[in-house]
Amino acid sequence: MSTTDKNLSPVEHIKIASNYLRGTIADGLADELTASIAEDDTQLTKFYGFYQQDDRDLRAERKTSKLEPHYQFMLRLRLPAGVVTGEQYLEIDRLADEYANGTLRLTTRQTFQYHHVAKKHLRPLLQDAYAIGIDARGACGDVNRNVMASAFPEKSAVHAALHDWSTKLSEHLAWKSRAYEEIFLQQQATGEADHEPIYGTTYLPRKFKIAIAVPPENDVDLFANDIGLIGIVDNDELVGFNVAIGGGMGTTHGEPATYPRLGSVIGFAPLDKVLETVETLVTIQRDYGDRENRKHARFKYTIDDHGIGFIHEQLAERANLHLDPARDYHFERNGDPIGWFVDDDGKHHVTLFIENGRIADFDDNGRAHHGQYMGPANYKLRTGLREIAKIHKGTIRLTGNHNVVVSGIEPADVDAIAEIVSHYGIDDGSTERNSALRHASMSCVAFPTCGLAMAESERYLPDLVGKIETLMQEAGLGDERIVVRMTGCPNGCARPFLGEIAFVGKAPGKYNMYLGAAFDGSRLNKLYRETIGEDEILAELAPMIERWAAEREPNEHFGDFVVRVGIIAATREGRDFHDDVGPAEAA
Ligand code: SRM
Ligand code: SF4
Repeated sequence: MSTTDKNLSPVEHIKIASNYLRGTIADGLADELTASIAEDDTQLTKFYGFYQQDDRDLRAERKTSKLEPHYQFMLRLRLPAGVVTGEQYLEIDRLADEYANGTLRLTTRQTFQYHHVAKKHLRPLLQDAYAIGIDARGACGDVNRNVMASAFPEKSAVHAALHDWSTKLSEHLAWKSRAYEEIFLQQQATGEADHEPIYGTTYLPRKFKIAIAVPPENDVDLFANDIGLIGIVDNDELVGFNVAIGGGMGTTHGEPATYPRLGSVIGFAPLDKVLETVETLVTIQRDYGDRENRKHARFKYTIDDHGIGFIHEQLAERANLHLDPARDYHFERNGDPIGWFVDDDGKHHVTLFIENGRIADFDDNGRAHHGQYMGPANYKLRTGLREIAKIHKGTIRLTGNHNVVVSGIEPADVDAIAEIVSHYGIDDGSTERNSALRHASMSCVAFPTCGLAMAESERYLPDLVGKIETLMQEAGLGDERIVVRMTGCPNGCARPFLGEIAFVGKAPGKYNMYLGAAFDGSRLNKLYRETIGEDEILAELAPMIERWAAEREPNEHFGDFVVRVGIIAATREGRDFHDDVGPAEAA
């Protein structure tokens, strides 16, 4: 590939010319005349974990005042399986005050994001994180992203193995250029030539995602990943993984050539073949992924264009890999069980519900960060979590659904931690505060920071869930779980196409409504109504929820019900996502 290849997408040219991701980032950081960095560099900084944004709440006002947009940065850490110690947590929390907006945002891929970071704070933030053993290398960008792993396997030894695997894969696939150390850690250049053994100078055509889970828990939404590794356990020991390939959520409104897709299970890899299998799959995508059209560049399209047979041929040709037939597995649910549990080692764990992942202290009026974020009045969530981290000797694990597991609590500390949880009113499932419906709801970030948002999400879903809770009560339903997802645009950051009910932003106050995904994350949903506002959403949902209450079969989930009774057609695979949309005629 060369810079003279005119068909390459602009981002490919930027990568080629960047000298292993350096670009002019160092100059941009030094430029005090603007709060922004050069446009080309904004593509490169993603590889270092940060995005240039501007505060969208202030955009119009700044424009009227003829000021440059309120530039700021979002910075995302790399944290395989979302695991930190109490000490690391306290430092991560401190950095939010020191360099960001005093809030932490947990992500759907088990890590922390800082918002409203000023340019001058990027370097110190990354240096302070590095001092506690955490970096942001490849948290974003055209490389492998944060490797997810289930937070909930029942067996502690299996749990430890999943964490090890996520770290091993994350390290193996991390980009290697010394640019990170030189620009952000200000270490001297070594004089040695840079080398990217897996990625080469143009890295991957697009982002790449890996998740690991052990059935029956699918809390990572495994099938939404480019590679999903399904842990197979024999006699309480992890023996290998079924390999699922080609998952992804991102679509573009009005462009049917883009579609979400769930991973296809292509076989079983024993433990000694896993690293090689994953690396080879990454290189297939590196070499065959579309580098001209970024909307067609994810692994899911490479697979659908070439076929699964081609992937097997490539595995054999490149690394003499022949996967065994996939082993039996059975997922039961996605999402997180909120509450306390004890593992087979007698260690205690508690999963705390963090609505949409925003960790903040909310004041008497429920305001955080000057009212940009709202929550329950006088809810000191951030302080409470800090108090837990101060005494907790185990780990703190972020889940793929924006929640926090205080994990491996010594029996002697259980009462003290339970006392803090209760004192601060944090939801451990034992309070009456939140319904099962709310526990199963999840929204992406959207306004005010996300530059791609078309509608509110994090700041609106809690209200909408409250109204759906009322519909549930009116239908005489108890505390039932329906997976509800919302995103501010169709990129799919809260994995909306796996929602039994989902809302995807179209314009301010307007959403596309999707129905019918499976409760275990194994079936996509389908578009039901386009561009509707809250009144229409509730008017559509009320009779459906009533009907579910009256007609469902024992233990039938909402997503399965709406498909069975014909309210919506089932999506069988990504390529039929756009077929038979809308209310089905039989309904
Ligand atoms: Fe995402 C872009 C936030 C998980 C698909 N995502 C963005 C950006 C960076 C917007 C941008 O490009 O300017 C968002 C920053 C918002 C902000 O202000 O913080 C953003 N994505 C997030 C997070 C923080 C949402 C959250 O509520 O937690 C998640 C961070 C995960 C992490 O720690 O790495 C997040 N994004 C996802 C997921 C879910 C997942 O990975 O399990 C998806 C769908 C799965 C997939 O990749 O297919 C996802 N994000 C996208 C896409 C569409 C990709 C595509 O294939 O089309 C974009 C836009 C893009 O890449 O062009 C995007
Ligand atoms: Fe932004 Fe869209 Fe992702 Fe939401 S789904 S965070 S609006 S890119």
